[in-house]
Amino acid sequence: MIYESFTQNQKKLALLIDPDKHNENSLHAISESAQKEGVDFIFVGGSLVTSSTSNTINIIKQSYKGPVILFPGNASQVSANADAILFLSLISGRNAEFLIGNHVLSAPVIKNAGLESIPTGYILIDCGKTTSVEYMSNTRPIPYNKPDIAVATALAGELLGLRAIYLEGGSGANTFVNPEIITRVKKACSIPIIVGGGIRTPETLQQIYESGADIAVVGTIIEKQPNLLSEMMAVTKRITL
Ligand code: 1GP
Repeated sequence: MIYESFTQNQKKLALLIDPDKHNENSLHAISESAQKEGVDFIFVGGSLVTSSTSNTINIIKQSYKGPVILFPGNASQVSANADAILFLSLISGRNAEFLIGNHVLSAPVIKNAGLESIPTGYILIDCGKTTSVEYMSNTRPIPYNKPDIAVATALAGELLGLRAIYLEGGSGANTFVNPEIITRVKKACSIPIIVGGGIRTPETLQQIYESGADIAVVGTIIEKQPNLLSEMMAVTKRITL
């Protein structure tokens, strides 16, 4: 089970691949480099995806041999080609479509495909600009400087039985999730904490881990500067030692 690797006492790096941001060549290149650098997971998805998630995963799997996990913006991105799915409940929002609607649509597909489901509380934190996820999900993020609200939300997720918390700044965010929020949520909860959005430098990645993230997610910066992946992995391995 992939989830078991979330709970090991070891920091992990996930590379986010948005199918719409790649062509076949760039997908091959990024997957090869993920394999070479030993990236722990590839997440596939986006707030709005028009390309085929299944084709994207097929290409990734030609080079990358680690777990490919769906990180879907909605039910249309579910693909049997993945190894697992972050079955996301957008618990910072109050939009029923992202709390249960998309789940109803995708549950039979997930079940029939035998996909491992990792029920995850997805918490959007305001990181300085309106992000695609905020707009597409029609939900408001938790204010950057309100850790009490983030903690209460994460705890509600854990008590509801969710098995991971994802603190999201939004792809291409101006800044990353408030480290105080990461620390407080990590202390309050006993499930793994995933953090993504706006992580652009190895120093930031280190700070995210030191604040308490178990898994960090990088997307945009690796599309722009693929060479940074090896430094990001070096931070991940060093901090775990
Ligand atoms: C995954 O949204 C992030 O949670 C990815 O964000 O593209 O800013 O790295 P970046």
